[in-house]
Amino acid sequence: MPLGLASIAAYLRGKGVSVGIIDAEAEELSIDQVKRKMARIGPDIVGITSMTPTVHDDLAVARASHELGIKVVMGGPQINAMPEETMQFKFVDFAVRGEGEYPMLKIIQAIDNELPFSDVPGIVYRDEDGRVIMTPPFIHDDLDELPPPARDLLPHERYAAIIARGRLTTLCPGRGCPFRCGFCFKQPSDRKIRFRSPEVVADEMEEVIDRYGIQEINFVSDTFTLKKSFVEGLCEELLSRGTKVSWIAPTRVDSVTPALLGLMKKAGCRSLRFGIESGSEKILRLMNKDTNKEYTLQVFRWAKEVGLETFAYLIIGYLHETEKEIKETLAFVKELKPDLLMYNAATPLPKTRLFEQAVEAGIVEKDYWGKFLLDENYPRIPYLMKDTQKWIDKAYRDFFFSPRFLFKKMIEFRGKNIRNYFKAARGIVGLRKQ
Ligand code: B12
Repeated sequence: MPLGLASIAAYLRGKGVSVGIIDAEAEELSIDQVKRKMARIGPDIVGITSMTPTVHDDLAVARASHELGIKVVMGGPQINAMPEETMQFKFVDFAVRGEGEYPMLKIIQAIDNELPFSDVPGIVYRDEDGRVIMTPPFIHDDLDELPPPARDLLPHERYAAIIARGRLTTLCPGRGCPFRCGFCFKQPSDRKIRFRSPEVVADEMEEVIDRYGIQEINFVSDTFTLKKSFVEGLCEELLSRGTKVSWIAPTRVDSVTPALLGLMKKAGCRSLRFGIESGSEKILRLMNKDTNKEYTLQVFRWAKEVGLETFAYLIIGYLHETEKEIKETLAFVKELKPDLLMYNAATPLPKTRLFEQAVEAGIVEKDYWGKFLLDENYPRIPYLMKDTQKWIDKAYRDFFFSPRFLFKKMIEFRGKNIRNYFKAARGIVGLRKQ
């Protein structure tokens, strides 16, 4: 679910602004349907969240809003990566860099009271001469000051995940990330690591259980276990309150200890999602991942010993990767034996180290994303390695059709709806006509 939008909505509502959210993607709405819905609601201002790969759809919503005479504010990673380029579209009135709660309120107040936009932090706007002006990105110091996201405005029944056990929601415990992985896009908010206090997070967990009947919480942050005192505090809080809910969280192998894993399991953690990325030490170094295989194996053993499930994120087709390194990754996965995994094709997103390196290597044109932005039919960014998609398909088949995995699932699914599971698995495995 779009937690960013829901957080902004809650903040604005707390300041007396009347708000609503349309999650067009979850509701599977066409642009025409979005436009009709907006015409019915009739807002003065629309805020649109955008990621680079989804920018064409986001801009289509912006254009449709502008046609209805609604002021358009765009925010999210696309704006942090390409602020000036996105402002080329005259139907985008403002954009927000960094975190959007406070800047969005200030934009509304500036429009309502005809105040100067130059005083609003974190925004991109056009001055009277049409020049694009940017004020420094805004970051909230204390996340406890922000209200919990306005989940009541979201279409709950539309959110589901194949990895979830029961009705789920996502919950953001903190913001910021100190690591410098080459494939990751660093946003302004990454510069400052902030966690909410354990009591406030536990309160939000109880709220989602009581109000929405949530059975599993998927924590959304870059590294949930980055601040040990936060995790310990939260686990102790949940144990002392007797909160009964299953939760899963993303982490890195170098930020957990056996004691912490044991405590998390006791406090309801079902599964940890690890950024493993590769089974090749060479590729891990190129990614600037700062982990190694031996330690990863050790951490997976610790997790299994305390009864935690493990989920591995992996990347295939990194720059300078060859068949040899991919085979090392596939062999490593067999050693690690994660309960579930996800493979992604290496994608050089704008303003990442990987993108710079792909340009230097002559694989991607320097202005690729600029051209992509202007042309919705522009071809997909080139794979960095030949046959990347074929290798991903093979890697998934190796995993999902391994006797170990199938046997485990058969036991787990005794009496359950196994057909739906295989339908979803087929989607992941990408069983396509060759
Ligand atoms: C959770 C997550 C997901 C989830 C949920 C996405 C969602 N709809 O919110 C899932 C798994 C679905 C997902 C999918 C993808 N993701 Co993702 N995801 C994240 C992650 C880890 C956290 C986002 C989050 O919820 N943060 C917490 C909330 C509270 O903050 P926020 O979303 O950043 O919002 C704040 C600001 O950005 C800003 N803001 C955001 N929107 C708006 C709108 C307005 C109007 C304003 C004023 C401000 C504003 O204000 C918000 C509140 O402060 C980020 C990494 C990161 N740390 O940000 C990557 C990230 C956003 N994802 C990324 C990518 C690339 C993708 C995919 C395109 C991958 C793919 N190829 O499939 C897909 C796109 C799917 C889709 N159609 O939306 C990239 C985006 C890079 C870029 N240049 O666009 C990121 C930054 C990862 C990275 N570091 O490279 N993702």
